[in-house]
Amino acid sequence: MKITDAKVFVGGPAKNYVTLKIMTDQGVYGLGDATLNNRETLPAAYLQDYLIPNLIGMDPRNSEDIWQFFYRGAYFRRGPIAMAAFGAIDMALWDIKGKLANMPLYQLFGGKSRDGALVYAHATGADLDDLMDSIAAYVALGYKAVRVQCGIPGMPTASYAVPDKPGTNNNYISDFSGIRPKVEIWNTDLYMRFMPGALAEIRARFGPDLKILHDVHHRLTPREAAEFAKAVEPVGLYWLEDPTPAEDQNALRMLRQHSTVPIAIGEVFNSIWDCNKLIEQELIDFIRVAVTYAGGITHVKRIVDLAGLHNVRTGFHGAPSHSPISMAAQHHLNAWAPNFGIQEYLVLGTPACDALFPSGHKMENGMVFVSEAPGLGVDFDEAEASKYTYSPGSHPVVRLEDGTIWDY
Ligand code: KDG
Ligand code: MG
Repeated sequence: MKITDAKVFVGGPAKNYVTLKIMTDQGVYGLGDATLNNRETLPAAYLQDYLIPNLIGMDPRNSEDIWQFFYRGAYFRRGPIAMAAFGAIDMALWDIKGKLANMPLYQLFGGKSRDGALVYAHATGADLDDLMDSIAAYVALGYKAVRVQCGIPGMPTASYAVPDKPGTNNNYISDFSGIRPKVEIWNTDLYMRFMPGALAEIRARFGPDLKILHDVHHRLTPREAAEFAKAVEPVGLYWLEDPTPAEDQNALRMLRQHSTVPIAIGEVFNSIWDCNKLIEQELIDFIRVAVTYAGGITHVKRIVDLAGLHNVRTGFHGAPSHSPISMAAQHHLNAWAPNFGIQEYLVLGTPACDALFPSGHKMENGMVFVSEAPGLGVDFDEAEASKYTYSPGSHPVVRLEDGTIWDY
């Protein structure tokens, strides 16, 4: 069996999805997602200029060897661009494998460990009242877990707190007016003063059963993160995400010594080498990698297995930048993983998105039920894709009030 061709598409409804389609001499094709938010053209170019010419003629069933060939063969290893490109190939090869076996992918991993996978939504508000309404709207839809982000009084609204209601297919993380980023101002003191009380009010209003998650977006120092974690301990958070910049792994040690709040980190990691120490030293509770920019199913499965040895559960990244293709890959991993925790799940299901990526995966009452279709269980409509083009976008950058660059 041979790979005969592969194509890359960049674009989508209010997103620049990077979609890979790998064709074979047996008529079976596979789909992959290489969307690297706001840098989408880079994995696309890596695929087009180097990886696809090498893929043609290879046996698509040898997904492990192909992964090793590209990863080790690159010599300059890792990095989000390369790992997103390898990830898309890997997803597409697993899709082909599942279709050849006539089985949904989770069966090839070892079958189902659960009936449905718990997900969390993003509730956001410009202020606490607005946030309460957003949470209430998700609870009314049956969500059992919500990430809560709130505008901070006295601080210009942070990008992650742009008002979001179910069904809006929120695009808060990209500004499509060009590649020059908008600037946001951050003030740690205001955040530290306001947010613990806001979280306590949310707990009081929604009761003990709602799983409440909060994302600090890498903005605290280790000492501040420890202070914050202690302050929010009575709230009983499901997790505190990215309390400190992700590169400084020792930062989490101080937090651990001062608090038992569960810690989730890893959405910016792209290999097992970015998180093996955190996992082995049991400094985290949830690992947040995504199949998209952590090398696909083959590599993320290794991370999941390592995490399982250390009681670290999964909480894969699922921001709206991921296309339904990588989300499908994660739905299959979530159905199988013995150490599954939760899945971030944004409202992808707009009619335009469903038309571009027809899928059999279902979300009901805050749980995802995996498709029984062979392979990934998601398709890609090329006629629909021809309606979209790439539009350059950017994440904001964050500065302190004196102009110092801070973490987004
Ligand atoms: O591209 C950046 C986004 O993926 C990120 O801002 C979203 O922090 C995020 C999250 O937890 O989904
Ligand atoms: Mg996050």
